[in-house]
Amino acid sequence: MPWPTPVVLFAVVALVSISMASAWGLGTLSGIKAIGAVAVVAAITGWAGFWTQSAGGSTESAGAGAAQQMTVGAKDYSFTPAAVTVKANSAVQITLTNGATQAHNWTVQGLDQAYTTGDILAGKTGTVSFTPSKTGTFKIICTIAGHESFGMVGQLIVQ
Ligand SMILES: [Cu+2]
Repeated sequence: MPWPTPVVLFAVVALVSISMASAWGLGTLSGIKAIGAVAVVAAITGWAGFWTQSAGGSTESAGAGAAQQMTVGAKDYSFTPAAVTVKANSAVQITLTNGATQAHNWTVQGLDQAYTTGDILAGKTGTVSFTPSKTGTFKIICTIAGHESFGMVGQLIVQ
């Protein structure tokens, strides 16, 4: 496994920190503090995450990564985007932003259960989280009476 660039950078910055601290007469202790600061910055900028991912190798499993987060807009009477594509066996979080004048919901049919945001009032947002366990194309509707026939339909494409 090649050394990840962040680790090399970290080592270089750490050595430079000690050298500079010594040159300024601050001593090794200050250099070590500087390394601590660099470590914090590295963690914040995601280097730590990069390192963890690299070290993890092929152990990708459900729940290990961030959820597949998507936002869908609701209007009278449509979803935007109508089609949402996600990966199977990986957590999905859909946020419905209701920009319409009445309540709507985003409900996917055909999975192991009907996952739904529940009715979201006009101007509000709501989320639904689930992990699709099978691939395929599943119908999305707003289940409020009449809305499906008015065009509130879409597709969840699970790959
Ligand atoms: Cu609706």
